[in-house]
Amino acid sequence: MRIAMICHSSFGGSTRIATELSFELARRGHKVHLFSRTAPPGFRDAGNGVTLHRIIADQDDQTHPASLYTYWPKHEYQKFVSHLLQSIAEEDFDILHFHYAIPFAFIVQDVKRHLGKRSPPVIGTLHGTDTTIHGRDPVKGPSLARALFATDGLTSVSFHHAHLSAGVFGLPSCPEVIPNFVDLSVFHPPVKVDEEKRKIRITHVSNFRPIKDLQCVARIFLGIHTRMDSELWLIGDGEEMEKIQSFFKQEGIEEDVCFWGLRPNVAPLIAQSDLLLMPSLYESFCLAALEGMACGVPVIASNAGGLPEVVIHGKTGFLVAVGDYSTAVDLVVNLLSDQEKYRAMKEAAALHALKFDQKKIVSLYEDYYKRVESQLGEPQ
Ligand code: GMT
Repeated sequence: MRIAMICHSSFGGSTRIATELSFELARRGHKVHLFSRTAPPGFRDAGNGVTLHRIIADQDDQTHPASLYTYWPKHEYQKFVSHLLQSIAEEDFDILHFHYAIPFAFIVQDVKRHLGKRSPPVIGTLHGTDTTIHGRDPVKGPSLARALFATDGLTSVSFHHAHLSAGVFGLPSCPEVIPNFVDLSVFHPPVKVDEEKRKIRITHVSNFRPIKDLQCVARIFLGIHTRMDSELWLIGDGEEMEKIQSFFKQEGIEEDVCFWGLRPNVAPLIAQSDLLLMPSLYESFCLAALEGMACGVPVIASNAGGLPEVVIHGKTGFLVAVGDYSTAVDLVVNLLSDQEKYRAMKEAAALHALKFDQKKIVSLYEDYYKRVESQLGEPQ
């Protein structure tokens, strides 16, 4: 198939899924073009088989690499539409697939308006705050719903988020659920076990947006730190970074906190961790939790959104109510004090992650593309 993939270029789960999906589809022999504002992090230019189209040069980009760029100036928006139209004319795509609805649902709606029946089928994947924030916006929400109605297929990454999106946008049916996936050749338990005596290592990875509840991460770690010899690894960056840095300074424990910054490849760091903390206010899925489990790292997460579809409470990690850091601390301390239980949880986490193997899940996307294409027939 000839596929046009459209995604953001900031650090985040939807970008990761879109780029990894593109690479795997290209490996399977599809012709894939990836459209993004600038080059997505981790885009390996040479040899991935995917043609990258960026709308502005990377060096001209003034935005923070972790912030999701949703307010596009008109000239960039128009440039994206024109670029897509030109590429569609040249490449004759079978499918246009956008990841994250803002601004891409509007962009492809314009493309469809322009091309009418000559437009390739359009599929959108709803990833998170495109539904929970933008979809609920009294001004933007209704026009976003209209743009989504104009697509030929919608998917989402968990049952919870698909149902929520159907309700928020008043969709006639639930989006198809295709869960996020993990490349098990990259995310796996360490081959060599680290025998060196070291502090207990607690890790959090995200783009440090308010929704990740960094205050809760900090309070959980503080509670663990007072009871166990431990350190915190923070991987990522974003708007909450300064607040969290000053919190640790005030508490006088900054020496036990390591800031790794934004990393295109987080697997080696996650694999060296003992536990992953993801106490977000909401997650449609939480790709980081899945990647942690694939590395055999139990996950302490909030019982929010699609997280219960990823982390099995008591088996591959623990789920606590949003903001309930004291329960999280007790669960962690009990777990780490019981080596047998901890080892069983590590094994169960790695085993459970196999359900989300990239190889299996990408086939679901291929099947879905074929289904949408055949329902519509060939474009005229
Ligand atoms: O929706 C967002 O805030 C951004 C988006 C992203 O690009 O990081 O995150 C969402 O998509 C990921 C990939 O599907 C999911 O793993 C995240 O749970 C989801 N974030 C939220 O729902 C807050």
